Amino acid sequence: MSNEKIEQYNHPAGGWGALKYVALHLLKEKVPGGGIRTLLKQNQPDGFDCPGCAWPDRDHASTFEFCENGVKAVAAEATSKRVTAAFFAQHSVAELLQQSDYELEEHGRLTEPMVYHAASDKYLPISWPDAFALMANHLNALPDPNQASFYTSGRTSNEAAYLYQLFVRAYGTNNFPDCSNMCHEPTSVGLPETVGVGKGTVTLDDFDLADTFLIFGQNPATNHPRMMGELRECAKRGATIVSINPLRERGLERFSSPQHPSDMLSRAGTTISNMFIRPTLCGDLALVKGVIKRVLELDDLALQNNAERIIDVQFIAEHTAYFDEFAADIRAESWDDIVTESGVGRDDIEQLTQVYVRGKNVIATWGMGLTQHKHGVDTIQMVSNLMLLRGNIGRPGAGLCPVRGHSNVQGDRTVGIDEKPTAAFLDRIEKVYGFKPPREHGLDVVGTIEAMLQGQVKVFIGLGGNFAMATPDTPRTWQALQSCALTVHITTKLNRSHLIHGKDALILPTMGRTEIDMQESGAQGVTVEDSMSMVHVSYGINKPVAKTCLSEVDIVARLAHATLKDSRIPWLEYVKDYALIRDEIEKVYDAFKDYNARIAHPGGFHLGVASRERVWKTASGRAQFKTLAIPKDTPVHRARRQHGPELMVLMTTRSHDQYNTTIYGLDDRYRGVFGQRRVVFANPLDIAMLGFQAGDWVDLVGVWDDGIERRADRFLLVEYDIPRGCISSYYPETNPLVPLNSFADKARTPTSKSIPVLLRRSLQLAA
Ligand SMILES: Nc1nc2c(c(=O)[nH]1)N[C@H]1C(S)=C(S)[C@@H](COP(=O)(O)OP(=O)(O)OC[C@H]3O[C@@H](n4cnc5c(=O)[nH]c(N)nc54)[C@H](O)[C@@H]3O)O[C@H]1N2
Ligand SMILES: Nc1nc2c(c(=O)[nH]1)N[C@H]1C(S)=C(S)[C@@H](COP(=O)(O)OP(=O)(O)OC[C@H]3O[C@@H](n4cnc5c(=O)[nH]c(N)nc54)[C@H](O)[C@@H]3O)O[C@H]1N2
Ligand SMILES: [Mo]
Repeated sequence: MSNEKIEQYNHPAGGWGALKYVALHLLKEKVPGGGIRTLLKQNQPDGFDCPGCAWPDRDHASTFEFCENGVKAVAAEATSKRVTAAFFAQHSVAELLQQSDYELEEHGRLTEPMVYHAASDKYLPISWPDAFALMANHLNALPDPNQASFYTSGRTSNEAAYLYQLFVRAYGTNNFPDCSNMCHEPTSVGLPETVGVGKGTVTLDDFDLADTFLIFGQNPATNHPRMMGELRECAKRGATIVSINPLRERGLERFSSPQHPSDMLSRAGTTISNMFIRPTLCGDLALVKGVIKRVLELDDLALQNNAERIIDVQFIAEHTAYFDEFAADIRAESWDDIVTESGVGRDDIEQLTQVYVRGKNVIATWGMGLTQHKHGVDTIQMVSNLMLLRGNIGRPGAGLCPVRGHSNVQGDRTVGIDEKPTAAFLDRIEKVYGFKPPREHGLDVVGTIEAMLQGQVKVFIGLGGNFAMATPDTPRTWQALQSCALTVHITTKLNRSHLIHGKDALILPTMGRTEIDMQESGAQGVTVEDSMSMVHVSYGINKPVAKTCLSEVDIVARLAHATLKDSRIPWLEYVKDYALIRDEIEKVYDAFKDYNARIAHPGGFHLGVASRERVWKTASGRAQFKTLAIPKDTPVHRARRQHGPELMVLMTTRSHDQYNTTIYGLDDRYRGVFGQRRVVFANPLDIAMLGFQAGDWVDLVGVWDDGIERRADRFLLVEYDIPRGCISSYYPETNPLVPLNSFADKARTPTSKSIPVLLRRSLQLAA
């Protein structure tokens, strides 16, 4: 969209820049005349749920809320460009592999089912019945259903996801790798132990009441732009907003709301954050432990002086367990370790503590900056500890707010996409459907890749997503996928996963959420659950891209019908009317009682989160303080001991112009990057220390102890305000550097935000 340059961006996030980019994207995608109409229906009661992020909407009935990246997501789906059989006839897979992810995305929407033809190295058209028969034959030929693995990406609706898990369990496996394995899994694993439920405890109403926000490891102006509207309101009414992030993300400094003329005219926008606490990568656990230590010290002082207590003594006594043991560990923690491991000085820890204890109602939000680390689970549990200290969980205006990524990633999990299902859930499936679901836990993302490499998984089916690019250790993952007998991708747009295929391979085009899904009983709505556990219905409004595109529900139902010859489940009936699927969901999950009636209400309904009501579904029946040590011997520590200050820790983030592996454009304007993506941000002092200059080309070389060489070559070195020893680059270009066996303890989330690497001068000539 613009020429290559690095140039500081001095404007607030949002604002005129956002409007300009929206216009450019609508033009680029040649969104037909109804494009604007499409946008006006986004997140409206009778419209569709934005396929962008999982941030909730006010009642889903608000006036059109402007969101630049929501527009990009919709424009990418509503594009008038098409990838047809004629396109595939022109390009071999080898040819397409030469194109960048950006170019692949640019070709437009997939229109018909295609099958890989080895002799010509091309994809050829295949009829839907033949495609289902091919899949059924492969699945039924496997000696063990556990040799197939069924991926889900988080755009899939509750209806499609529910049918999918039912089919896969009836087929005989719990192999459900899911994008959330790479995303908020540490949240889903960490919170049940401390507060009983792996979901957030707040709703948007709490945002109105909170006076203090701690925003950990998140870049909302890019990834959850509608959250910026809320934060702007909060800042305007005087709430304190703290950003805890190695980077000063522009959107958390200043935001200009295109909805508010005053912001737009002033050009300076609204100040969002008053305080930037900048830990080193994966320093948050130590930082939060430091804050907790100060809170306890202040509380001791208050006790001595007969002043008002700082901790919520009554809440702790009535609602929590293990406080004494926890407090003893905190008191024994060394300040030196806290400061060294967090990278945050005592002054900043003091300031953050003061903000926390002054806050009457505190909300802590977090994103991938906390989850994608070896100690992601522990870090989130430490945040939970901090919040429990002052009773900041389960009362109005306060609570935990993990901010999910994909628009229905939370819903997919709720309706059964889970490789570790509970016995109670499986009992219910057995009771309702009369078949015995497999009890053995299944494979997650990392487990699936490992099993493929060992020859134990032979069939891969992906309901959405881009498995080859989103996953770690790219060369090994590709080898894994290429060792499969069959790979299938049910997708809307061309991506690299289609090109890194098994012996047999299918591309199955599906409809997006913006399209009208017409079935026998009429136009169908699908339901999704946002990050705050609100479930609502979504109706498409655009004409489907082609008659040969099927809905996800239709594809899953027909696949089940073709594969499970003796099944008593009436798969094809469900396609006629998705309300029937919701009735099925209701039979298995009590929380979905009166599902169809409740989604008729504008804005839908809240699923209910026990911890929000101070009902603690933990082993002790109370909220649990968790005693956790500051990690001091991680692979990063070991690599640093071995390589000294030259060792850099790499985080991989999203640019402003991408949706995960989908590259919309080549600018990351808030960070001053234009027309390119192969850049690496480093501290100017580190650049000098390493003997480089800004503008040099460097290769990134992984440091790991398994003897495998991992590298990502040719990145432009850019000076950036980032803590010493930390560097930052974009995902997915840097995924080859993430070792497959480097993941969060207990959650197995790849450590995409703490990869030990060395920088080497690039020997390749600039293109
Ligand atoms: N437009 C757009 N929207 C999206 C997406 C997209 O790609 N594009 N992706 C969607 C998905 S699936 C997700 S999960 C979300 C992701 O939303 P985010 O979580 O905002 O995603 P990232 O870009 O990975 O940014 C992580 C932030 O964490 C910070 N960070 C990195 N390491 C650390 C650390 O150790 N400590 C702290 N405190 N901070 C750290 C980084 O500086 C960065 O600001 O967005 C969703 N929404
Ligand atoms: N290094 C590094 N790796 C990461 C991350 C990171 O921060 N750093 N983030 C991780 C995170 S948080 C996540 S969530 C994963 C994302 O992993 P995925 O969810 O697998 O990846 P996406 O890029 O979101 O998938 C994009 C593809 O989905 C298809 N698609 C789009 N809309 C639809 C739809 O409505 N239906 C169907 N069936 N298909 C559709 C399109 O064909 C598109 O090409 O990546 C993870 N990987
Ligand atoms: Mo995500």
